[in-house]
Amino acid sequence: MDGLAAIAKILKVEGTEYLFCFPANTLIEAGAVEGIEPIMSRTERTSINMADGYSRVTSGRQIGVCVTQGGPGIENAFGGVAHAYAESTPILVLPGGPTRSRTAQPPEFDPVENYRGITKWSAQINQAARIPEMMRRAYTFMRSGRGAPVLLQVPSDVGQEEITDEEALDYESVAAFKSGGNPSDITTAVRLMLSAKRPVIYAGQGVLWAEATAELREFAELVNAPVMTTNPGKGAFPENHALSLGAGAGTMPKTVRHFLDRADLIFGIGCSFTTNLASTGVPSGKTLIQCTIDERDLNKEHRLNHAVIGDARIVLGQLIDEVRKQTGPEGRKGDGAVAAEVEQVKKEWLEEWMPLLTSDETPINPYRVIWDVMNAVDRTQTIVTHDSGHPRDQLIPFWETLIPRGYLGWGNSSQLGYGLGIAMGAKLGAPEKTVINFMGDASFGMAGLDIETATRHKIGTLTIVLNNHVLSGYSRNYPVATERFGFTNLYGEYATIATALGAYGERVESPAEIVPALRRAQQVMANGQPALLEFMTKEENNLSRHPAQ
Ligand SMILES: Cc1ncc(C[n+]2csc(CCOP(=O)(O)OP(=O)(O)O)c2C)c(N)n1
Ligand SMILES: [Mg+2]
Repeated sequence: MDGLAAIAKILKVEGTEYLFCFPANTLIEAGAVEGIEPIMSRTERTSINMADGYSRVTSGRQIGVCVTQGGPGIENAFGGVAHAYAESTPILVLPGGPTRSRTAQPPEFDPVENYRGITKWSAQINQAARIPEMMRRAYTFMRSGRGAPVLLQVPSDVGQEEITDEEALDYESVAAFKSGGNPSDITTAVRLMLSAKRPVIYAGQGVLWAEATAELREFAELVNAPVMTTNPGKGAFPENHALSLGAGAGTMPKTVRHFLDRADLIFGIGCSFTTNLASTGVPSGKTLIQCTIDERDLNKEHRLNHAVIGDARIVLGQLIDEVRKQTGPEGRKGDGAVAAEVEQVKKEWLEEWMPLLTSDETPINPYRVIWDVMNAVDRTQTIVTHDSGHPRDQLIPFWETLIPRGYLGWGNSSQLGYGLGIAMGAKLGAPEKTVINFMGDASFGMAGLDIETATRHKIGTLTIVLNNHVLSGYSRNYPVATERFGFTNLYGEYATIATALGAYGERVESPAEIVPALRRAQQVMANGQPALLEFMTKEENNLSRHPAQ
């Protein structure tokens, strides 16, 4: 067989259901021969974003695979791969390329060189006979350690080169290899945790990738510590749990700030302790413990008091055993005072926000849309994601997430339009779930035409556009440009566009119509048609920020 057929057969062995792609690359044809469905998007960035959402929602059990052509295809994919790298999502990117003899001949774009900074491994398959070996290494890198994209360029002559059946079929699906923490590091971590008076557990997306929600819950209950997550980690701990503080990034519930500021010890698990749009920074002067899979996160923004390196699930199991060893089978369960304090702060904070969450005003308040949708869907069967801008800022504090991967949070990179693609990939990875992305009108401009991809492939996602005809909050920094030239204003009729792209589209102007419109959308989505609800909203610059004092 030829090289392309060999790659397709290996992808099949690895359980690949879809190739997220844009032609021209005849690996797509070789995949189709193996029964792998090509999902063709309208732009490469969305292909990559779809692969990213697919890997995320399956926690890497299924790896999203992207195929692009060389030159313009892989040039255009750069933003998507940079985003997956920033968010630590494992995806496999397979660009085509010229023959080996023309590799990196100017002005030909050399992906191997140019993608090095945003992949775990970027290489050219330089002989068809090396396909099984290089694919095995690619899957090893994607399944173990911190997630990241891998790029393997396939020159056109390598794709056509013969490889014996015996060589090509000598391939078995690669296992994920994981390790736990050093036992003495575990003992010290637990000793510090148990000597703290007001510890807070700070959980990142490492808990989601390790599928360690049950262990996190057991650990938190045993040590009676409240749990906050980062935005990418949101859902790693059920947010209706009595010890849940919610998720913290640029915005947060007041519970996060209240407990972080009063903490004497912060216990990070599966997190990088980064301060950005994905996560709330850690206040100084606290005892800091970090458990992470990646040593590059240690002692980064803050000097640590202690660390454990290992997979979050294995490490949490070790921590649970060690807590029992140091305290007895019941751990340090406490008298309910911590949960009562969480409840009190949460109640006061929600009361403050209720007028906006239930507002009857028109244009519609975006908080009302979030609140009504959240209370109308079955959140144990729903996956929601946001886009950049106020949709993310407004969703983080108020969308109470009940299940792991019931929320796809991001912000290490922050490209407008990413939410649409990852929602479509998530729906393919979890077809039984309702998948919703909340996006602003500027976001729509970056990715909106890919609604047609959802129509064509019967990917029944719900896109909620919060259309306020503006880049929210931006006029503050561009007062003259806005006043003189209308710089931060936008125009668009997005439900009309969605209808023209074959989706169900509806423009909603009245708050009373939010839930009825959602029900109509759910009906068409049940038949595989995507839906877009365009809510005409006000620019709402009240955000639950709670900055550090
Ligand atoms: C590719 C890219 N360019 C620029 C930005 C900076 N940015 C973040 S939010 C935003 C405005 C978002 O406006 P909109 O989508 O209308 O949402 P709103 O905040 O108005 O609800 C911009 C320009 C970005 N995140 N990504
Ligand atoms: Mg807007």
